Amino acid sequence: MKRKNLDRRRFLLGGLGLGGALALGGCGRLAASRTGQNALQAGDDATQFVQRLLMTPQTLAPEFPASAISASFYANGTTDPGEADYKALAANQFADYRLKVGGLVTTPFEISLSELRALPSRTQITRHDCVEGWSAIGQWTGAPLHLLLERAGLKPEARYVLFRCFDTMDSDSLDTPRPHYYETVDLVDAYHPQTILAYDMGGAALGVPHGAPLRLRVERQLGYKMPKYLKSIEVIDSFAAVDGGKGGYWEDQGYDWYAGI
Ligand SMILES: Nc1nc2c(c(=O)[nH]1)N[C@H]1C(S)=C(S)[C@@H](COP(=O)(O)O)O[C@H]1N2
Ligand SMILES: [Mo]
Repeated sequence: MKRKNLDRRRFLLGGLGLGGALALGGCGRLAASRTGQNALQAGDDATQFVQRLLMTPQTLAPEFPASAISASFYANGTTDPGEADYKALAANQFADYRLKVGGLVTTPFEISLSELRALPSRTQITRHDCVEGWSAIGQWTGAPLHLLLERAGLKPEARYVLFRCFDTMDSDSLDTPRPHYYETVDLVDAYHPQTILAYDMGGAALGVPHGAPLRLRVERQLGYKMPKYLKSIEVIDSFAAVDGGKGGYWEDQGYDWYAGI
């Protein structure tokens, strides 16, 4: 995260403070009354709460001119999945790739890359901020996620979208299997106009290091909220029963679920 964002975050939290949150009434009381939360979780909730107050659901993340695109864009985390199912798809330039869309929807479906490319697209030049302290500006093109959700039709119980990836990560112990990378976002972020399933970066097909054939862009959040190597998207009502129960691979290791910047 950049210094500026840290300052902004501190400003937001400092400006409101716990007293402020309580003074806001119902929602503040609800947030403060939850028991058993650790300080990290409380801070996470407060940031989400303040950001949701200050930004309308559709506020856009800053976009930049082409001249601002970074000369190099670091690839982080998994950069070349070794899993057999992924390698088989990659060997065939992802011609057989199908994104699965299901869960709490009326019409589950699968969609190929050429079908995704035939949908209306959005191109955006945005800054990617990794929690580890680096940033890069890149251009992303993809299908708005809301188009797929509208096609699938959400059931009334729908609350989150779960993204499952092909790549596996380190596990804490030798006894537990290596978990797959996964992430979740709420429906506000899922329907945000800059939330896209990106298949192009810098005007060319997304390379393997950056998540080929498809990765999520959620521009108002940190890098780890943007899963690469997407295998499926699943509409769910709760992520408590998914893997470590915290809503994402990095969240299960202690990172904030709402990684707003
Ligand atoms: N499937 C998957 N998605 C992932 C990761 C990963 O290891 N696996 N790393 C995350 C992190 S921490 C960051 S900063 C970005 C990095 O994206 P990039 O490689 O395009 O820079 O991807 C995110 N999405
Ligand atoms: Mo990251």
